[in-house]
Amino acid sequence: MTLGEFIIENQNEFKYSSGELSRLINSIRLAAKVVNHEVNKAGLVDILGEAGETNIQGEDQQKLDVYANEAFIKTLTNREIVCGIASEEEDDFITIKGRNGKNDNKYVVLIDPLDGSSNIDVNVSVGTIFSVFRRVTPEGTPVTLEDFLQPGHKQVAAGYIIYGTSTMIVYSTGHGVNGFTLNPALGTYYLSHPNMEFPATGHIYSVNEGNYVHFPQGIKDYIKFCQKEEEDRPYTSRYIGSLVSDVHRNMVKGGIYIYPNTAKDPSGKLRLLYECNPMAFLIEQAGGKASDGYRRILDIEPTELHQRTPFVGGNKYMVEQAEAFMAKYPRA
Ligand code: P6P
Repeated sequence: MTLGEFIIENQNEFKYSSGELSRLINSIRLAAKVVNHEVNKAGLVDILGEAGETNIQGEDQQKLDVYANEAFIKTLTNREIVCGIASEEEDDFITIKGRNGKNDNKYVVLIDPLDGSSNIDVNVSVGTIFSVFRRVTPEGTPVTLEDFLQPGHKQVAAGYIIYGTSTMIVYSTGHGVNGFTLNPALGTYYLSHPNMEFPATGHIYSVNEGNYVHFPQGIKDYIKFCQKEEEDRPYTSRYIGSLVSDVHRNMVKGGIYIYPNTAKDPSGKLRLLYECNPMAFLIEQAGGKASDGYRRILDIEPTELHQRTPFVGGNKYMVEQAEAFMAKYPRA
């Protein structure tokens, strides 16, 4: 089954819409193909020219994350369903008026257009993360920050694109998680991972242990627990510095991803609105759990567009084990 056929077949699950979801996912599908094409060429930078320089055709070469940002904003703008976009690449949110010059579209999208982009230079997979809400301000009135600062449990859809050994779109509208793999020869996405769920057990922990000395004591204790020769442990450590790839692998094989607060990032490094909320939505839809070590990510009331949060996400029992270690100590 193709992504297009899947959307039509499941359109009625998206309780708000008469086709808006199709147009929204279709715009993401198109932008993903455009970005994928550029990401796959990145290795030819010497020929194509470094970002900020001109390539051999004399064209201005854009940084890929700027390029990805523009590609998603452009396709989302042209689909007449989104009234506002917030992006990691934009200081403030962008208002999008319909063709009639009004703000009468229903949805806002928050996006990390190219997460992990520093990995491109070393040919490691990167991703795009997106989160969709219905606006809370009246249709036809200007979009406000309130439309974006909604708790993650109000998301109507969320997903990621992973530009890896193959390009996949993985998304949910609240009825489970489905993964679609691009056939580059045809430019078509096919349902390759129906109803993705965490396996019953997980044996992978993903954390940048280089920051160990700065971790909260509870996380230090949990990491030692993962490494202890006992029961089904030691677990395997797998961390490639790309949130989408690390979470995707753990969702398929079972595991936990942790980015705690550190001395360098006292509130954690990951952004709540366009990294942690969408990933937490997907993780929960796949039967897992996502918290900041204490609180469910999807219950956090946002106060700023680019606010950060500590993040612990993966198999439910693994996250609860980590939270049990965190609970032994007062919250920093
Ligand atoms: P560190 C990429 O910059 C990112 O936002 C996530 O994709 C990734 O998991 C994390 O940061 C890596 O951060 O500090 O371990 O390099």
